[in-house]
Amino acid sequence: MNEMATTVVTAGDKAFAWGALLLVASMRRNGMRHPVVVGAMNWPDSMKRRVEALGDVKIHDLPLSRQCVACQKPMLMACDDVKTDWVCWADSDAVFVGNCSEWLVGDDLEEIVVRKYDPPPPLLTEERLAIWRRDVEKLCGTALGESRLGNTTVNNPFIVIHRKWRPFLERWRVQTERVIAPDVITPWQKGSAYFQTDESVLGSLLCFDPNAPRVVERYKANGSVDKNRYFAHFAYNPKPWQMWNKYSMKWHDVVAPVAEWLVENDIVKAGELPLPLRESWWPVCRAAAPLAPWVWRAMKLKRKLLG
Ligand SMILES: [Mn+2]
Repeated sequence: MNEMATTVVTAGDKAFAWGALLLVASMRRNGMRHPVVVGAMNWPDSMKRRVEALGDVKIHDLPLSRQCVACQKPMLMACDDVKTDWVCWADSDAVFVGNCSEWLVGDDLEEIVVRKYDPPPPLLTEERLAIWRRDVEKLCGTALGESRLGNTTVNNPFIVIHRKWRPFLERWRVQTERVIAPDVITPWQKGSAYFQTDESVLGSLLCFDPNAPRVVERYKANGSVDKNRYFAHFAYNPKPWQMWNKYSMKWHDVVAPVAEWLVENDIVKAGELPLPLRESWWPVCRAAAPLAPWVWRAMKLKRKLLG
């Protein structure tokens, strides 16, 4: 297999530590033995130890003073702990279903594996594309006149790129530090030209940087090639380890076996699992799922009010 050809990189703040644990556990459970690098912002030691117990995992502590965790993607993907020919970014709100090793290397060194938005996101206006182009020109000294991606951009919970593109990852890192405010801590910034922070910056480079990799035509990690082997990304809040909701309920059957595997392999004791990951709580969680968005908003509001 190609396991030693790719390093899997992920990251999360404290709220995503359980997500990262599930992600890496899903790899090991499916026989994916790739080296892993995890960016951990403000994690308790117990969670670091659990992820490390999965083997061949390097933890990078991310200082709280940094921009949002997602903005650390290019830095982590280009870090010296990535020693393989390829690097795969995988969001920590996701699991691998089946053995996905095949999707973790590209078919062509000149391409980046990342998914195009189709249809284009409504927030990507012509004015914003013009700002992207202007900023890329400032970074690179030159920029393409026409976007390579037309009027769309990319969605980046899953990326595969060859190490020969490290200078490109470095430009992505530098540009993220330049165009995203230092105090941005959440990835959604609707009012900004870079409305999805790191993801928008990557998009801007793929559109206008003359020396960027080509975006792969066919994205295969979503089950389009094999519906039994895919990257399952939990796009909406709350996340499955926090509270099940009507969007995420469909992922119960892929998440539950991973949580169970963690217990069977003594990485986690059954009583340490968050309630939504305990099978005995599933009937309650399922019944409460339609209310989850309201409960979640109320909890956020309470946190805001009480500091
Ligand atoms: Mn995500």
